[in-house]
Amino acid sequence: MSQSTSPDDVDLIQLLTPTGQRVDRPDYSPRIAHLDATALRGMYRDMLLTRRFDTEATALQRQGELGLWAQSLGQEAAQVGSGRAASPQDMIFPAYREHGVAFVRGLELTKILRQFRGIDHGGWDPKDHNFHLYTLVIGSHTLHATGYAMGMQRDGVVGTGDPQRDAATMVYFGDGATSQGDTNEALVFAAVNNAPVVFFCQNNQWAISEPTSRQSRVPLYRRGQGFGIPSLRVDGNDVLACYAVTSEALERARSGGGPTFIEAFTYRMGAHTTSDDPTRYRSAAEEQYWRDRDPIDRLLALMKAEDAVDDAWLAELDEEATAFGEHIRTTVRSFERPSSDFMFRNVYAGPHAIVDDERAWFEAYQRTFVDVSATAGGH
Ligand SMILES: Cc1ncc(C[n+]2csc(CCOP(=O)(O)OP(=O)(O)O)c2C)c(N)n1
Repeated sequence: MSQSTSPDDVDLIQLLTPTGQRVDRPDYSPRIAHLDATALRGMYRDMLLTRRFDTEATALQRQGELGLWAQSLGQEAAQVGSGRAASPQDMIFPAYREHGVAFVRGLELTKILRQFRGIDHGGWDPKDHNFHLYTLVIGSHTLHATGYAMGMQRDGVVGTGDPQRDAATMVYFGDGATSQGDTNEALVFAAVNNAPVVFFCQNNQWAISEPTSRQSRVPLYRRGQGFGIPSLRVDGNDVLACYAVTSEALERARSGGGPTFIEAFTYRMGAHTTSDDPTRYRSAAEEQYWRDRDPIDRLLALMKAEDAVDDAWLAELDEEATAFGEHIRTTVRSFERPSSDFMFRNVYAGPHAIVDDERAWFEAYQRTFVDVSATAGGH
């Protein structure tokens, strides 16, 4: 088993225990004092619909409708809590499984599926929701987020004292990404330039089949400290704590206080992607340990204990989730078929002899197939 969230872990910031009891912390509890029953239900809805989206996308990949899928299963609290702490003017740089953050930013989630179906090179305009395109290149976007944050400094939108204007960036990456050169370079630049960037590391315990113990001898958040960046570890399955620590970090960044490194201690409950079989490298006992810490169940337990939810509301949400699932399935099945020319069109800005040759070969190859639509209906 990898590192655990045992009570001995004195570093872990938690405002909600795995069974849904509040933990009072004078340093962070005031940051969630304004979250009333409506706000808690909003967080619950975000997490539940994100999970529904993820489940539908996984099934669509299994049915051959998507080429690949990267699940967010189990990481909903880390994503929704941190995402909700961001302001509209903050620029978010996701990796590839930040579906919960995308949802909170207001992105129509089926746009993500265009990329995973292979019919789009991006899927949305990053400026529409200040939510950058997904990237599969591990760690590269930590540099983009840091450079963008330095641009914000030069644009004069940091530390003005105007909460509608001051902005920061936040970048999402995994435990494995902390070993990448790009991530370490980003931490250097962010630290020495006091850049308004929040490094949000979701330590989901695994980088494909590599456990976190193969990335670092010390807890990951101490990596940030080594660069002179305020750093902390939060319970990533506790949506309230994730919200509290991220809102503090973003506020500091926007006001000119510089970067923060947040390690959200969570678990990837699903496979790395639909191409992976985690039973090859981790135990059923470990998976059960984390199922008992499910971030969605945890918030529901709190809401029930505080009478913040009733059966009628839960039934309505269930209906909404069912309709959402249907919307996802019908949207994906109605996506257009790109022409076979599509894959050759964006290789170079202008014509290129090798690409032209390859296109011609491919078109000739395609002509060798019988057009089944012309002969169908004979049986
Ligand atoms: C630069 C680079 N190197 C290697 C890979 C192959 N790769 C894809 S995902 C992955 C593991 C990433 O693990 P982590 O950063 O912990 O993120 P997680 O997938 O767990 O969210 C690797 C090595 C890649 N996509 N990019």
